[in-house]
Amino acid sequence: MDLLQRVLHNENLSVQELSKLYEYDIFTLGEVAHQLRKERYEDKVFFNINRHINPSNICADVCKFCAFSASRKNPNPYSMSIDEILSQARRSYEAGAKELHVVSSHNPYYTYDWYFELFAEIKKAMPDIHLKALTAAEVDYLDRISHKGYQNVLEDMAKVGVDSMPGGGAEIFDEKVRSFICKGKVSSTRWLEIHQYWHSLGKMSNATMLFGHIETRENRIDHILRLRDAQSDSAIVQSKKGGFNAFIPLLYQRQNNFLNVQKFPSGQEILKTISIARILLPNIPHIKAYWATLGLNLAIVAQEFGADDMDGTIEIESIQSAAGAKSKSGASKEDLIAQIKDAGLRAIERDSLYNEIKEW
Ligand code: V47
Repeated sequence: MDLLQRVLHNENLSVQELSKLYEYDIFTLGEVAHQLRKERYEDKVFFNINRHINPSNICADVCKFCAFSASRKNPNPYSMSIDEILSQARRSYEAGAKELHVVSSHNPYYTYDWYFELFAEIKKAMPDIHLKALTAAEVDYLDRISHKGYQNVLEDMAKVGVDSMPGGGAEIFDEKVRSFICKGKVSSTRWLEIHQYWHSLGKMSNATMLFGHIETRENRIDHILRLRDAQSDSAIVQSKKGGFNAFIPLLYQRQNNFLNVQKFPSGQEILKTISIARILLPNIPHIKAYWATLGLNLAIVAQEFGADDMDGTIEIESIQSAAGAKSKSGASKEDLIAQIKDAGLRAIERDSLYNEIKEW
């Protein structure tokens, strides 16, 4: 049987064997991935009305790929107050945002209690907004400064009303690459443990992978397999419903950072990565083609190569745009809808847990 058939028959294959999936031509891989996404979602493309808020860029950690944190390449440190964050959030909420995505730096001047006061105030002012907050890297950081243990940090998050966790901080799980690109950041094992504990509380989260820098194809496959295993462990262990909702391959943006990369993936390599993710992750329901890193055009094309989601309007995007992405001012709902429909696909506004709100 050929490799693709063996994969589709759930044969247990090694990272080395699965890396050979990249040797298929783009059309064969894309067609298989597209059929898999069509079986679940037909021609639907999901998006949401969301608002990203990044409270600060002053960071105790140094990730070589990051152009967002204040450094000599981005010498503009800022820290927002709770009132500033609330007033920005309220403005977006009143304009129709249904999700707040709050991801910050590891700011040594914010205390543990500051975060929980922020979340409590957000929930008090906007009880029905979906609060997606704190990457596993931030949870690990809060554990480091509070010595509470990540389990207690996560339980405090659930208690104060954090609804789900974003997928950031995963980068690349391979320990060697990880220690080169983001030494000192949450370890791969800990990143996975944090998400699994969150899932055991009945909560959903996302999972990212930063690709297109110094990692190999094998590193990407290894990353995807670790997520697949974690998701099936979560399903076995948990009694309540929690798990990864979406896998998000984040394409590395190259400007203003300290990772000196000379070679970048081609469009085919990017699409193959998305298709392979769909093929290897039958237990993670959604594959997000995050338009802020791919650009709107490639994110639309990716919808025919296994992806089913674009992310949302974002409004203000600071992390990828600091590294050169054209996403600083988000995208209008009208533009997202038009792009999806112009491609002959169905524009489905969703909530943060992928319940369908409206077909546009
Ligand atoms: O983990 C940093 C990435 C992530 C660069 O869960 C970069 O729905 C590309 O977590 N090029 C944070 N990426 C963003 C994030 C996220 C974004 C959108 C949706 C969701 C979700 C989560 O940004 C970090 C890091 O991997 N990042 N620098 C860069 N130069």
